[in-house]
Amino acid sequence: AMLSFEKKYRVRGGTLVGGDLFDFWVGPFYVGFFGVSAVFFATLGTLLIILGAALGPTWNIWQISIAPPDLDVGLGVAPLKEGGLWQFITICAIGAFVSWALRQVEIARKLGMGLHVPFAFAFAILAYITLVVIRPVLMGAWGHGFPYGIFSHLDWVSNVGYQTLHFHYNPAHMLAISFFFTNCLALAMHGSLILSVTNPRDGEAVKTDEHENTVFRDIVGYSIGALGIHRLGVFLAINAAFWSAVCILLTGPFWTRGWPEWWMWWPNLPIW
Ligand code: BCL
Ligand code: UQ2
Repeated sequence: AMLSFEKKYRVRGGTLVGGDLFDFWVGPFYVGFFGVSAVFFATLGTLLIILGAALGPTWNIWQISIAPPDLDVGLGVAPLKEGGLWQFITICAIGAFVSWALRQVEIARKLGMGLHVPFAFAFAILAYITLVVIRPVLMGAWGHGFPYGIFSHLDWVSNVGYQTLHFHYNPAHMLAISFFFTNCLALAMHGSLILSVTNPRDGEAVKTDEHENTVFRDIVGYSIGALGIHRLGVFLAINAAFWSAVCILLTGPFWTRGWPEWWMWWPNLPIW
């Protein structure tokens, strides 16, 4: 059944493309032009992955892998079985992710909301596009993209990591990891706080924002506030994705030696 506020906010308009043509719902889902394009790209991409698996040597879910073209193909178009499928699937993936973001924009416009959701999601898309388009283009070959497979992409990460000897010394990787971990801390604090105030002892009322502020003032001497914790959350999450994109973009196009060596700028400072 539809909630009363859902009825109230199922309003016409706000579309970026297609006018009224796709401005309708299927069950709980808003469709829109970008709902259609997202389903189209996701379905086609999935079918191509299945085709790639069928052409490959195994149906073992862990071992299925669709590899990008060989490095000597450069930035050219490869035959389907030799990386062309990977290229096609990459186009479908980007088409689906961007459609999804634009569908978020249409829904936000429809509801008169801010664009924070698509803005934040855009950083995840940016990280993906950095891995499979921007970095391969800067390095001159699609073969620098990662293979689509469970273990094969892990092998790629490991190999690319060891090519620079010790990826933990990549300063942007350090920043990205610190943002991921801090994000985890913030969400653990926030999630546990909200659960603790909404689950009082039997017969007691749900606690208030005063309790939320007070508990953290008592514990750490500071409360960031109900709005503040959500600002901190998006800030940490967006930065985690952003610095991930930066750390891999630096590796290859802008730094080809070992990452430990990059830190030689420090002992080489003329102040010692
Ligand atoms: Mg490292 C990258 C952490 C050790 C080599 N490493 C990363 C980053 C992250 C990280 C900062 C990956 C996240 C990311 O890109 O998000 N590494 C990390 C940690 C350690 C670590 C915590 C650790 O030791 C504790 N790394 C090492 C070791 C090296 C190493 C030392 C290997 C030996 N690391 C590398 C290399 C890379 C990383 C090489 C990278 O390339 C990667 C990176 O920075 O990539 C950018 C960004 C998010 C995305 C890309 C996801 C995008 C999602 C899209 C838009 C939507 C998907 C939708 C989905 C398909 C639909 C699902 C439908 C369902 C129904 C829901
Ligand atoms: C808070 C607050 C919330 C919260 C949380 C805090 C009432 C519902 C979790 C506490 C957050 C602090 C002290 C900041 C922590 C900083 C980092 C970098 C992790 O005060 O306000 O609202 O959920």
